Amino acid sequence: MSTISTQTQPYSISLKAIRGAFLDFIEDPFFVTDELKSARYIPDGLLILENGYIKELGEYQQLKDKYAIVPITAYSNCLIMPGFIDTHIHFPQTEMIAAYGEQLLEWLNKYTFPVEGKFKDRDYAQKIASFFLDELIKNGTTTALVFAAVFPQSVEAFFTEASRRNLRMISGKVMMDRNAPGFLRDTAESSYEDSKKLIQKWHKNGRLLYAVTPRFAVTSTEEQLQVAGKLLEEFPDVYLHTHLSENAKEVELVAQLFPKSKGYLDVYDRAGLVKEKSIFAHGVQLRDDEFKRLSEAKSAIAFCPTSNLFLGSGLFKLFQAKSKENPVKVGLGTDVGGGTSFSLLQTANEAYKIVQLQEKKLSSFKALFLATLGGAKALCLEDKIGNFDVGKEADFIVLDLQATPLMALRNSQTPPAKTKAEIAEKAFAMMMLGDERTIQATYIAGELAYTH
Ligand code: XAN
Repeated sequence: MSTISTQTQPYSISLKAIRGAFLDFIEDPFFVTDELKSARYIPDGLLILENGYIKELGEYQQLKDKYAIVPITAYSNCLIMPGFIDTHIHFPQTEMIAAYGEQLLEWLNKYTFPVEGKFKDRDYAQKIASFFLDELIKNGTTTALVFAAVFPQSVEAFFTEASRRNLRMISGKVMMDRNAPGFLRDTAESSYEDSKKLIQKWHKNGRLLYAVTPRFAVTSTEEQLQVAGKLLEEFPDVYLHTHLSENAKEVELVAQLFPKSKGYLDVYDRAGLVKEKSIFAHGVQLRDDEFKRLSEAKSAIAFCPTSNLFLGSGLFKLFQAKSKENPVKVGLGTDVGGGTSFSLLQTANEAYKIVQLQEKKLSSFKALFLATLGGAKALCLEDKIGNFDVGKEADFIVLDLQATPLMALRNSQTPPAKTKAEIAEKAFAMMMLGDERTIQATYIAGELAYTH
């Protein structure tokens, strides 16, 4: 019997094309002698999408005949970049953003814990998860590493909403068995059982991934941290997501709570939590030996500038993390609600100022690398997202370089960028002046998900 091979979709229907100016990164600009070489800039490019993946990116003039029958969406006066990646954010803290007057430990007790208590209610959690994810998309963020609350139903709500939007998201149930109000505490055992069930249901479910999420050393007993380590052993490809060395008083408290440890990072290390897929938020107070250990373990730090300034935590030593001798992977985190904006452009703006206060310079290419490919590397997802390499998932954004009157005025001082040096200049103005108004469109897995 002969078989007839059926033609799938015709060429013109399964492919889509986007025309415009494209900017992405192919190398880490912190580690090349000429940082312009780390970027790929195509002033008039054509991006070909197939079934949610990137099929090809090149000069419009070179590709236009090859894809002559493919429908094109064209963007002018815009910059098309990979979707932003937020490496640390809390969805249950959305409504308490900009809570006045406290530093970390008092802020947690006064504002954060009461709000997180509301996430026991699944419907409420789902309503906020929905708002939160729409806010991310409006801000051009297509992937995030997200703290849920202690309640498993808060994770259910989050993943349900993320799945509905086909987003690549990482999240997990907070583990917290001490130094928190009773209504927010779990136990070592219940946190193990609940996390395990969630991993089995959600990890690698579509584009979703799971992170074992002990809140921080202050709110977990040694026993609970050991249990987190056990989960990482049983499920070696899940993530570890926690906070580390953010605030001076927090570091002192951790030393008191764990007198046998050599330092804050060592508390996590003794529990087997310092690994390649471990992402530690903040790291503002890290010692030299701790940077070295993070480098050795290939762990990542989420640098959260708006939060570090808002909560008065201090200045993260970005260039120590990005040292040639002991490089540590770094991504940018908005850390809403300790952070004050969902926008990674605003976050890059504050990162620039933190670096200035240390008498260094954060160029637009370095900052935008951290927000895209750098974030993907921090999350060990650089084979899937972070730039326009062929075969990657087509999550990308269209940035309007003239989104506000001030941006238009600033941008009109120079002609459209033809070179990498020229686009670096315009991108710097964009990162300092831009916010969610700059996001003209967001595409998720090749589909238009938002337009301004
Ligand atoms: N440490 C924290 N830091 C922060 O910025 N936000 C939090 O919710 C938190 N919990 C512990």
